[in-house]
Amino acid sequence: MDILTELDARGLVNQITDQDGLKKQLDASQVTLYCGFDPTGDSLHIGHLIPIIMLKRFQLAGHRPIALVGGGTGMIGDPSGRSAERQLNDEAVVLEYSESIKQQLARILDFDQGENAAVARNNVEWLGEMSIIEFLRDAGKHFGVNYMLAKESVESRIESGISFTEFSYMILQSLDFLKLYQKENCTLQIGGSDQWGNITAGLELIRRNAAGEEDVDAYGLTVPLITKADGSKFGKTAGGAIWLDPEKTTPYEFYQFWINADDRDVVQFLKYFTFLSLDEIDDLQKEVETRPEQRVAQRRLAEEMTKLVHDEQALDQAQKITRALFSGEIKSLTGQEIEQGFKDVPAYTADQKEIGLVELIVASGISSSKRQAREDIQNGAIYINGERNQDLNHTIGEQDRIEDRFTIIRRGKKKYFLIRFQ
Ligand code: 485
Repeated sequence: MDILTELDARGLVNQITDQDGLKKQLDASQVTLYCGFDPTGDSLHIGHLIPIIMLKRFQLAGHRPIALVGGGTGMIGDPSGRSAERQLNDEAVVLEYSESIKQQLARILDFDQGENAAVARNNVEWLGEMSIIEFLRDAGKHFGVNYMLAKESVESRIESGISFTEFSYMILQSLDFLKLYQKENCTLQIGGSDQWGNITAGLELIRRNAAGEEDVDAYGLTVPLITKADGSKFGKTAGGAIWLDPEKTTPYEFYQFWINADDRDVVQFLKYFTFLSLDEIDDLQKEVETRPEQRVAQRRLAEEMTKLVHDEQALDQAQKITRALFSGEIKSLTGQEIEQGFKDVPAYTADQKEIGLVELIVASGISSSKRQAREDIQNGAIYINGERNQDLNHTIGEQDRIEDRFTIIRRGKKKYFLIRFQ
């Protein structure tokens, strides 16, 4: 199956500027393609994953991907898909964000593997040294204001307001495409559906610069916006965005995010995000239809994604934590695993190392009063590190601390509390 047919079958194509032309080019030769990422934060999130994985799909099909970090464009701010003006970040901040985003891209894409290794570029290299006169004469002259006003990214902001800065953004992204087209023979730009306007503006600039050349053999392709069966926004949980940075979203949380995919969404997610073959995905779809309670498809999705974004070891840990929380056997966990697994449960820091159980569960808010605490203990509702404790006179001491730092208290079936000792 050729790559475009495969992408289509996975539902990964939203719009293509010229499907037949692109298909011919992909069939005939190694194509260099690019996708840009603006350093607007210190980490990418799962909303960025499909385009990154797309780059990798093209790479696996023998083409050459360029991951472009927008060190220059990140100083300006893309209005696409935004209803309000962005806050400008300082140069030092953008620089720092650029570096961490590049690292994250390198984790997923292969930047140093032979023939068609992925390439990293930063547009500050050329945008940073462009003069204002050059910009207005060489680039600006090719853009009619009416054309720019008609772009969705601008049009949708006319009412609420848009600065000249953000208005000009599409010209910068267009200059990137032109630059990569000329210097790297890059003939395809991909991005999310919100990037259609910027990508087609770039094609326009390439055409204007290729005076004489009849057909410019450059293309644009966008991937669809991910929708969920329940209508909620993809990638956001109660705890906020799902980040690729393990410090912001632990591998365990990341794994849990995918495990929790709805039965109605999981097959589509497998097609979008994993490299499993469509046949394998069909088999997993049958699992969803016949034995949904087993969550085989969700588990496979979570495994593939955690391995891709983190690594095998992080996956092992995430699974171990998941099992421990499910079975209540907390004792097998290391301190680090406890920190991951209990990041979101209520926590209490005890200042003395020895503390009576009754006192502790009142102080930490597990039970609402001393009386309630005694009742809970006597009823067998209180577990220390997974073991029921019905001793009213129990003192939490060294033997109850994991790595001398943590005690996990559970009340009832699954209300967990993390007690930290200093
Ligand atoms: O030459 C380019 C310079 C910058 C960019 C693209 C090409 C970045 C682009 N303008 C942008 O803002 N992208 C978003 C980002 O960086 O967070 C998101 C898009 C999304 C998808 C993703 O990047 O909103 O649709 O393309 C990779």
